[in-house]
Amino acid sequence: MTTELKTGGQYGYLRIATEEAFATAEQIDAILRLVAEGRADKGTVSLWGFYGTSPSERTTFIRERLLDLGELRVQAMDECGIDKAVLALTSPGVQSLFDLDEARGIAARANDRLKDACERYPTRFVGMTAVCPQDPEWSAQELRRGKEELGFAGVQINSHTQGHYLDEEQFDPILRACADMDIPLYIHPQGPPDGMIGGMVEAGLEGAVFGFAMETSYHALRLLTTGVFDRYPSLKLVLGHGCEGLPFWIDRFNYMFNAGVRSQRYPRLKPLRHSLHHYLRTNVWGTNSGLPSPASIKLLMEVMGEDRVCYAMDYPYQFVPDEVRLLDAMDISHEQKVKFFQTNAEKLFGI
Ligand code: 1DF
Ligand code: MN
Repeated sequence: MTTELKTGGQYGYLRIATEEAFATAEQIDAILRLVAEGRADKGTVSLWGFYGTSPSERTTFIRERLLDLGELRVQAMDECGIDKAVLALTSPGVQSLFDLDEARGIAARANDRLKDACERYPTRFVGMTAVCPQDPEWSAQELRRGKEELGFAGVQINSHTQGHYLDEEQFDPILRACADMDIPLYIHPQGPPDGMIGGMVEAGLEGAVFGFAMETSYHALRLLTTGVFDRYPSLKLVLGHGCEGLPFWIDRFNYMFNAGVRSQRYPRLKPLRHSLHHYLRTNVWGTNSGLPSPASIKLLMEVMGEDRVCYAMDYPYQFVPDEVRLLDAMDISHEQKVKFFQTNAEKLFGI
């Protein structure tokens, strides 16, 4: 495949990439310090012990590209025909850090940097707020600042926070802020917490290859099954990597969840107002980050509805211009491609 990829919608649509990562030097330093001190969890040790220090060509490229919010990034977008990138502080954000002052400061300064970059490239960059879920009240305030002062279009939370999940009551201020201010909540993976990771590191499977999706789909399923969307019917949840597999499994989840509820098997699981399908088709959006698969994308469209599936590249972790060519050529209708690459993301993020 050799067609030139251009920005500007030569196929009749703009391409908006919705899960694109950046880092700040102080974020990486703080994480690497925890790793060096032996205080980071196993997922962070494996992820940032690798990306932070490996001399390989791939990790050197990724480190350089994560830190850049300027010309290098725009050049890369031009090369693969990405018109706009929705940017977020890379996983795990500040969620591995124990010092709350430090974590809040790093998140807030990352937000300031991202805002400057969005101002420099107003037609190319869209920001998502970084928060510090270890401090839910502060995070709700920062969400307000992100929306009202910085012009950001969503929030990225890198799945569990030190083994805790957003359905837990302590995180209500964050969910309420997202619902009240119409801020899409992108739950992005990180390594599974120590209580879940088991033998996955030894098997080489705890990262983006598998563990990310296992843990993030578990997180999302916790939100679906504990009534979070009955409490916050307007809450918008976004999941990458083919909606972390949920659409493929949804019939089984729904059947077994209902069977468990009917027989009162678990005290925490209560009847919901709707089926799990309903929440998947009403409150959840899926992107194809890291999953440039026409078969998977079509399954998402069929199960979730074609208005809920958005394009993503996952730069700089996965930067493969040929994937764009492959998706341009998908055997779906032109109208579906316009939704997938452009208008679904515009509506979801209000851009
Ligand atoms: C990786 C993949 C790392 C994704 C990421 O952030 C990430 C990886 C640290 O390949 O280790 O965002 N991803 O979303 O697939
Ligand atoms: Mn990612």
